[in-house]
Amino acid sequence: MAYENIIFEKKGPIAIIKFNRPKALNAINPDVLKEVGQALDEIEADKAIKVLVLTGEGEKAFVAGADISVMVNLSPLEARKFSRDGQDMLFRLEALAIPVIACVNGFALGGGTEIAMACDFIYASDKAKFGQPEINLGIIPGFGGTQRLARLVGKAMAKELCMTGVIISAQEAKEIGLVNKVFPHEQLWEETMKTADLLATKGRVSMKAVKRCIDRGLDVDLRSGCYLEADNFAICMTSPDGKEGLSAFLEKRKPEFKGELP
Ligand code: DAK
Repeated sequence: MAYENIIFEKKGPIAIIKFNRPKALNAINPDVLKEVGQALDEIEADKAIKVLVLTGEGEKAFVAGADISVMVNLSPLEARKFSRDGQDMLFRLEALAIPVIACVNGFALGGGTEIAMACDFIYASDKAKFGQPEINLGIIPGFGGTQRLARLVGKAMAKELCMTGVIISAQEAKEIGLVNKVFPHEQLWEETMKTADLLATKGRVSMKAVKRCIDRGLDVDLRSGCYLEADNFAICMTSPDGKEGLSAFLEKRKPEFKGELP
């Protein structure tokens, strides 16, 4: 299908979704949510895709938040639908079997920070800015921001960011544990693709297992999380990829992962 509000590309095993409303700093409206949903359908159906990268078109923004010009006219029921649709999209990103990197090339504010946090990790340009400035608009984060931010950076820092609405630099975001790595702006894409290429060489079954164990494990007590790990360990160990990886080591050759489960 044709996309207007995002650019959707596949480069070998790497899928790229670029938010594409640069004149509005890639602000998210219902059409963006719909198109991202369609791209995720395509990604899920294509087993050759092993990594997803999200980024923003243009020099200034990843995503400067939900589209304020749309939100201003929402009825209570429409606001709830918009919020739920956004939340559902982010749950889908987290539920994808493949790793998702947020390549934050500029402003990631409000919904932008929320989208980035639903990715597996964040690489940022040294020009990137993060924040939950919704309080300045008399509202609160609506795409899971209060929840994911507190889980990522802790309760007090999440409260400070959501209560003050201040915008922080990429370096500050790294210091509080929101961002994994900060790169000079012009190197961000190359460095992101290097990591995407590396991730694409790994086994699909074990990649999905790591993602599930860490995401789901954080929602439960330590012992339950470790049981979850044991189950996933058993699945990986006895999967064709597990057998291939272990045999390849013993035979001193590179593994060839097929990503299948028996
Ligand atoms: N929405 C719509 N348009 C936006 C926008 C946004 N979030 N951010 C920027 N734009 C537009 C500007 O209006 C401007 O349009 P024109 O005037 O050229 O037509 C264009 O993008 C360029 O922006 P600026 O001229 O303002 O550029 P500057 O470099 O001067 O400033 C800025 C950049 C990012 C600091 C500034 O644009 C800004 O403060 N933007 C708003 C950032 C913000 O507050 N983001 C949070 C949005 S609230 C919920 C669901 C979701 C959410 C909440 C509830 N439910 C339904 C319950 C999430 C909320 C948010 O994300």
